[in-house]
Amino acid sequence: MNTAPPTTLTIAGSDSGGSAGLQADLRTFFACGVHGMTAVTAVTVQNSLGVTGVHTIPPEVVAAQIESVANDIGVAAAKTGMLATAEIIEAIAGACDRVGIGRAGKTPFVVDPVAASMHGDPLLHDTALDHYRAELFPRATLITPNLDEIRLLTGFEVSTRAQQRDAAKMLFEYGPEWVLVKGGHLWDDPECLDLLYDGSEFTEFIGPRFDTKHTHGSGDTLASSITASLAKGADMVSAVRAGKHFIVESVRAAYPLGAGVGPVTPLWRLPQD
Ligand code: PXL
Repeated sequence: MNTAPPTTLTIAGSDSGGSAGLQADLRTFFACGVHGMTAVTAVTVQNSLGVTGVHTIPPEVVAAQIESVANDIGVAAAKTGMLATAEIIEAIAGACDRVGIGRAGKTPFVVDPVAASMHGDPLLHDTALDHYRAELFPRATLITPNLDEIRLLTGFEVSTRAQQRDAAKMLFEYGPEWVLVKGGHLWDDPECLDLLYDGSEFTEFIGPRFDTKHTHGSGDTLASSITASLAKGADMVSAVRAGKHFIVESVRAAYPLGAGVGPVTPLWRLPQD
């Protein structure tokens, strides 16, 4: 009899183009050797050129998906992506508490505070930023903001590596156990520095900067590969190190799609015949 691999849950939106969102999360989970499950928050109408529609799922249905899979199958680690509205965030916080996902429970919880698509299309109501800070950050094992999200969440504009450290300290005050400040949007930096902070120590993860526009789904892929490692029992520094390697190779393997922006891909991990 086969045994199940570790189980992971993404609480995220659907990208009909298959590049970002829960589609990116599921293929990352698969490539990382874990069982992926989904609590869908929103259905986006989307292709390589951008998002033209968003249909949100009722908050109680989002909560029910989380509780359904957690109570039967169990969740070894969970992550969030596009959450769309304040009401959905509230419902997620309640459901996670009931099933032990997050700092108060035993299940690692990675919160990627997605606010907009890479084309700038909004994926979160403005009023919901408060809910990220108040409801999700204190429950998070790890938060993984990029520099645009940090500006929205704190008002602080990061333009140097030194300021990445200041931002990490600011975000830590909202209550997560760990903060990962992603430096991919620091365009003048010849490399990509991601900075991990636990309230006392910084750990730097440096990778190459690729000359490509095809990076759709990169944040989702990084957060879900870290989530997969946590589900397998890795400590946070090892999980982020593995995640950094995973995203670097997934950007290297990115391909064009449609007339716009193509996805990063974990296909490099799979046998090619
Ligand atoms: O990459 C962030 C993201 C998350 N979720 C959905 C998205 C995007 C970016 O486009 O469409 C559904």
